[in-house]
Amino acid sequence: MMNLNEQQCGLVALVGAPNAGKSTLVNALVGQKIAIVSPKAQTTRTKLLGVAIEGESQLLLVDTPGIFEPKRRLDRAMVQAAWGGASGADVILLVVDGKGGLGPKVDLIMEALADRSEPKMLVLNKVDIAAKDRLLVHAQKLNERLAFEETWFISAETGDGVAELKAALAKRMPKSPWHFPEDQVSDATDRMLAAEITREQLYLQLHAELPYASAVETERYKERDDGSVEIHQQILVQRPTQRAIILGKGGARLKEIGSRSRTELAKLLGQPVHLYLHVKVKPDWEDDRGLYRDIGLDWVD
Ligand SMILES: Nc1nc2c(ncn2[C@@H]2O[C@H](COP(=O)(O)OP(=O)(O)OP(=O)(O)O)[C@@H](O)[C@H]2O)c(=O)[nH]1
Ligand SMILES: [Mg+2]
Repeated sequence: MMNLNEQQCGLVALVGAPNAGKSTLVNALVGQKIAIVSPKAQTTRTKLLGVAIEGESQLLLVDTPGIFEPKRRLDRAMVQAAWGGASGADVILLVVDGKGGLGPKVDLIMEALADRSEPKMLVLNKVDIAAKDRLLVHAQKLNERLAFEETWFISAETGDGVAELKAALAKRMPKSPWHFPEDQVSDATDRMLAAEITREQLYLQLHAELPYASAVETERYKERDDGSVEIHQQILVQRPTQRAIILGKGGARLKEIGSRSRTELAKLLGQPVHLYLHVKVKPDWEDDRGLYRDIGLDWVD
């Protein structure tokens, strides 16, 4: 039994522009997939807690939606959730895509970070595909504008530098008993995870604005006596044309979405999954308070 007096535990918030690799990094730090990832911007819609352990230290990693200039109500709720997730953190990690330019998105976040009192660290991600000189220029420019306590160069995808970063974070955590049992990896319920995994397929398989026009709700989640689980989900879209695209010819697209989501879920849950998907047109889902609550977002006026 470990000595409770030795335990450390604290909050590490990851913020950054959409697509910087925050969710990929949270998964890498936790050591398994808890957050969905896609090449499309604005994949993460709400804050999600990943739990990682390093020696005596438990890291509570807050994955947040990418921060950008919000336009729709949903955007505003997402950006609000992102900054809310950073509030009171023991350290804020600014994750920057080392391959992309710095640009207005990073500027916006740097300005907001300057006013915050939490300790900050800079993480330049995607070193596997970014040019070294470019990474160094980014790091220098950002450090001139804000006093980051540490600067890291990593690849969340290949794992390069991730173990070292994890150890450094673990050391910084305050003395405190652990908040979660040793085997808990996230604060999401299996129901929420199931909805996210299907939403990930929408991001991976659909083009243009479709992923942004859709949401997924788990309506029924039932453990069967045979050890499998039965999951019923609704994919909400705004227009009948969008529904037609998601269904595809003879329902082929929806079948593919369902089949990949089911395979992924069975792997993550460690049990057979029966997945039933239903596509529903709901023009105003973005104005449905209940849905915001379900996906863990606060309603913004
Ligand atoms: N080559 C490379 N790709 C990466 C790395 N980290 C993330 N990616 C890719 O970058 C894309 C975005 O990754 P996400 O983890 O979804 O990014 P995010 O910051 O969570 O994005 P939002 O949730 O939209 O804010 C995905 O296609 C990832 O596979 C990396 O270190 N190297
Ligand atoms: Mg994300």
